[in-house]
Amino acid sequence: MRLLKTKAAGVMLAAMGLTFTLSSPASAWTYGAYEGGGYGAWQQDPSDDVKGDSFQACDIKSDGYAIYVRIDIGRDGDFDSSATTRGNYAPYCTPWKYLDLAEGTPIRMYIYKSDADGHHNPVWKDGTA
Ligand SMILES: [Ca+2]
Ligand SMILES: [Ca+2]
Repeated sequence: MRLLKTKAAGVMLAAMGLTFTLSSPASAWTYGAYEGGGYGAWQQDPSDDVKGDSFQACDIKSDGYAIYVRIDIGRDGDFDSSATTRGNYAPYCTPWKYLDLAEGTPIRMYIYKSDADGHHNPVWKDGTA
């Protein structure tokens, strides 16, 4: 009986989560680079002219660092796509880069501070397609 109750509660929570997802217009987020200066943005669902499963890199500070964003589709350690603000004066966002992913695909976004020496101080955030 106890097991049955637990299972029922779980199903109810799942149903509530589904309702929330459906009533939410678009799931989008940004994640700041190490010590600021820019961020990566993830657009899970279509919004206006931005397709779902898109990302971009934004540099918001003239601090000698560009913002470099890499996406690991499937979180398997292999990087699949990237965008960089390098060569552009802040504030600058790259065009949205579109990934055609199956719904629910896990992704991990890495955001780096980038200069002539390479890419530094990665931070990351997990998302879903
Ligand atoms: Ca910068
Ligand atoms: Ca991957």
